[in-house]
Amino acid sequence: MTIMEPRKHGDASDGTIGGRQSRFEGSMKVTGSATYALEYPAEGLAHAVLVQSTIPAGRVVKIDTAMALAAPGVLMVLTPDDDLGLVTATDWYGNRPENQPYYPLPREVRFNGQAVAAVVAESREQAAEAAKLVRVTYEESPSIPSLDDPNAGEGKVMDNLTAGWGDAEAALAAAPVTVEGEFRTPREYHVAMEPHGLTVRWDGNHLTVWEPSQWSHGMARTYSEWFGIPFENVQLISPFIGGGFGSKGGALAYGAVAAFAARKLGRPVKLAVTRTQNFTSYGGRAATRQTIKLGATEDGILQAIVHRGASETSTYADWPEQTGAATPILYKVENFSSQHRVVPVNTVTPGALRGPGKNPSAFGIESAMEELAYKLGMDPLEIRLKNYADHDYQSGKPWSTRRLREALITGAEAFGWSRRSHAPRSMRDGRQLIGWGIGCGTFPVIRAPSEALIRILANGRVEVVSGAIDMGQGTYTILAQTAADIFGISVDQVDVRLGDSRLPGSAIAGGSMLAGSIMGAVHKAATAARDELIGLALNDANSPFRDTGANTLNFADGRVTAPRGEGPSLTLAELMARLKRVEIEIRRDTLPEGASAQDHHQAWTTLSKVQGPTMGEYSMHSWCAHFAEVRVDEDFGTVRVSRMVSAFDCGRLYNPRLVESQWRGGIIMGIGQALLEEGLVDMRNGRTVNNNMGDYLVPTNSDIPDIQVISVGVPDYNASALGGKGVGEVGIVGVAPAIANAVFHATGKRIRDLPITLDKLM
Ligand code: MCN
Ligand code: MOS
Repeated sequence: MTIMEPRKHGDASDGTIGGRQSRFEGSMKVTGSATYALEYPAEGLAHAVLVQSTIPAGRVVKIDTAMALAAPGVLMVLTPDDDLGLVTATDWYGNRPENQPYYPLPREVRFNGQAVAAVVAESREQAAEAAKLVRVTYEESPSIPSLDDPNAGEGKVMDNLTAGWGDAEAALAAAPVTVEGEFRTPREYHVAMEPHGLTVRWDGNHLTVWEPSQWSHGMARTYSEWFGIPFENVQLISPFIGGGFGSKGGALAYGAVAAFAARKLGRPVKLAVTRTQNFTSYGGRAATRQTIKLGATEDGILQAIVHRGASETSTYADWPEQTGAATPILYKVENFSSQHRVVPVNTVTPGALRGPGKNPSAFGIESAMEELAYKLGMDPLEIRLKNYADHDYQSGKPWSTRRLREALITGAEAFGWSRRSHAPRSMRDGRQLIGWGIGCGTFPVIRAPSEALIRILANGRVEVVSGAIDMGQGTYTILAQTAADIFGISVDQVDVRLGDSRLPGSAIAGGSMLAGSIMGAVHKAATAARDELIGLALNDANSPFRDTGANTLNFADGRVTAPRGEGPSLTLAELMARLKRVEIEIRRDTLPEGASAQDHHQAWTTLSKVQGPTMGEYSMHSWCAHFAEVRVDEDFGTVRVSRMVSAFDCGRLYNPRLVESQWRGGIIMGIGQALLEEGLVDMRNGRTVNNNMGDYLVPTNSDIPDIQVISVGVPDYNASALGGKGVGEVGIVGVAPAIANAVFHATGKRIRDLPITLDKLM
């Protein structure tokens, strides 16, 4: 599959690892030639529409479907009265309860907006109309709409998120200078451009699912387990995704409903989750609260950090948004204590949203550090450099690479930090108060095995094949560059096929782990395929290279040659023809030698083989330092971000153009988080009030200033085979505190509660 006519930038090095090739699928997406999950034509398609609960907690006692069933075109109504006969699937980590039934339309209502019924009809309009006619009678029970409810309580301590060393309380009590603050972040949503939904079709006992996915194999496994069919019988297809940001990693209840309906009706079914239903069909970022106490010497040396945090979760599952995720590793501190609680409320279980944990955590610690700097009369840059962590105090391990100091210094220089005047409200431009602030960010290097297949074809083209996902990060492009690099060909000679659970297994496009993982597998497979070709070329009776006496071959500029340049110079196609080969196919994975078939299946369909940042000799993370300039209107309190400079250490960059775009994307989301984003809950009924893109505000072009991004990283070969660290998430981390700190500098008002809206500044 060729995904598009490659664009030329006039630079041959664009097509090598490290080149600035544009995204291959980008133009397909913006011109409408990329097919999304809801656009697959299927013969005899029926349409499903969800009915969601209108109460926050209780039970469905009666559900009257008569009117809906009598409506034109209606084929079926599914309710909690129907036994769908499904079985609970494996969790993320590979654990599965035995024979536990699974109810995607449960009778118990645990949050407002939970799916309680579905209507299937000949057309989407008919299904949507009939869905309004489903009459649900509830027995309502008391509910906790949000963390702000006085009855929400303290929640429960997550023992695995409790950390400490030294004697933090004693050191805090003894510290000459202390600051303390409570920091809050609201419920936030992914609002990916492409809403959720799927098209499903059964062919006998085989299920095809067209669904946007960050993890083709993991989601296929879930479908196979729900329906009790072999993994091989499911094909999940997801070549193009309009953004996921963490929301498309797992199969969701509505997917089970659609697949059940399709089987029962013997027809393909399409279920489009409406934008509003997207707000409750899966969880966004949980609201958080955290208290941070810092103790320091008079000259600004940190003595103690005491951190206590909490995040909301649902009443039926624990999903911690770890407020203490960045706190222990940003600074050098000998006495540390952190604890995180989850507080059940009546919401859909929250989920991962770009930079989970690290993001609200950085808001706390990076705001608190500037508060400390101001209390001491110190420059916020200086206090950060002064407390620089020379190793990871939490794990005790050395950093693999940590160029955060370089990020701070280079970023400060590019921003012009030295021209800042320290006092709040000391910089202005007419009626606009100007403020500058810093926020550091971090995200762990997470590693996982992957698998890839390389084919060299008779026509000289090279195919890269993997079940990996490209939801916009650039997977297609960096893999084409890798193969082009190894075979010395141009990227337009490479075809990349991704996004299908029938293809070789891959790490999830999550946790910023995919690029490092799949690049390793593709590099390994492509190198092996090239070695095989070299072997044939040197030994095959038909080969013109046989008598050159060479023991290897060069691949460059689209030609294969012997090292000293004597003998033939052939294109891949010419060489394949001379060798009389139609195809060379090599499959490789990055699991340890001798891994079993079971290991392979587990590796691609669960997260059980994923390695955290300190599994090994080193502590491995990406790092960044953001410098923000804001302009606050003195009369109206409106905040504009007028300039951002951010410097990053993400190791080696496989494609700097795409990396810069990833960083900017993260920073833009961070600006939204700082100034706009907030899921508002109606405290009477637990409903998300602003459940649409008109009212849930995300930044538009006019909210976004010039963003300068700088790389200060060096290759880190502990982090990944090719030296890169994670890129996709670190950019959002630390942006909100940089802006909050800038707002303080501009106005003298410390806002500890996101988003920073004008009412909080007046
Ligand atoms: N890259 C690189 N060099 C590196 C690392 C990465 O050139 N050393 C570039 C590549 O273009 C690669 C991209 O950065 O495709 C992201 O790589 P990586 O950091 O490994 O992240 P993943 O591929 O695992 O992608 C997931 C990550 C996450 S977890 C979220 S959330 C997120 C993000 O990517 N969601 C996104 N970026 C997104 N970008 C878009 N357009 N849409 C989303 O939904
Ligand atoms: Mo990213 S939130 O890990 O998909």
